[in-house]
Amino acid sequence: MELNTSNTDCLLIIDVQNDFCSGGALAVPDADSVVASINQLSQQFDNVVATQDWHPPQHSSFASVHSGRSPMDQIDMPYGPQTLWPDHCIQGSHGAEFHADLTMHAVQNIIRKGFRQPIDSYSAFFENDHTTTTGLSGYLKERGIKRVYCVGLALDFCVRFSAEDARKEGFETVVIENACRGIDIDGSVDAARQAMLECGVSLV
Ligand code: VGL
Ligand code: ZN
Repeated sequence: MELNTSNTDCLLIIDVQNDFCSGGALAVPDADSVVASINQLSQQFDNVVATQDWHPPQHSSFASVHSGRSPMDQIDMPYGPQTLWPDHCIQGSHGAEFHADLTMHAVQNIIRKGFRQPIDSYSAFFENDHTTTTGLSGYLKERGIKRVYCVGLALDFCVRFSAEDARKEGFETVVIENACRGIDIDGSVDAARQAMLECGVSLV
């Protein structure tokens, strides 16, 4: 895909990590096929930032720490509903590393998220309490970024909430769908598309 980018555009590469790719603990269907598209896109941007899901062992989003619960169950956390996941992206593990074929040399900053034990973080901007910030908004604003292009994994979780928050933070926001893949629990990909459009995110 050829884009007409300017130096106020930033490509935001979300969670292209081994655990979300084939053979990973929380493998997203067909995830590996986004790598080539993203590598091609990152050559077209002056500004590239990546996120890295980065959980401590025993993170509260892991089904394994809630007795009697299974991955994909929903529970109520103090900050709202939370889907439970298999253990994934544990700090320092192979699963938390970026996909080996993802070109990282253009990436200027890596935002780690989900490192607080009691709270999950889907969005690159805010944790799931919608209050605790990762600092990304201020970083992009200080660098004069006006538009954010989101790509990566998973379309219906981290890409969705990152795109919605980018929009809420005042960035023009574009999701490049063919460089994303979703988990799709009970129609969550369609719901994500709908919610992003309602927030004013462009899907291309
Ligand atoms: C993600 C579930 C749990 C994602 C991260 O990157 O979409 N999904 N942690
Ligand atoms: Zn996670």
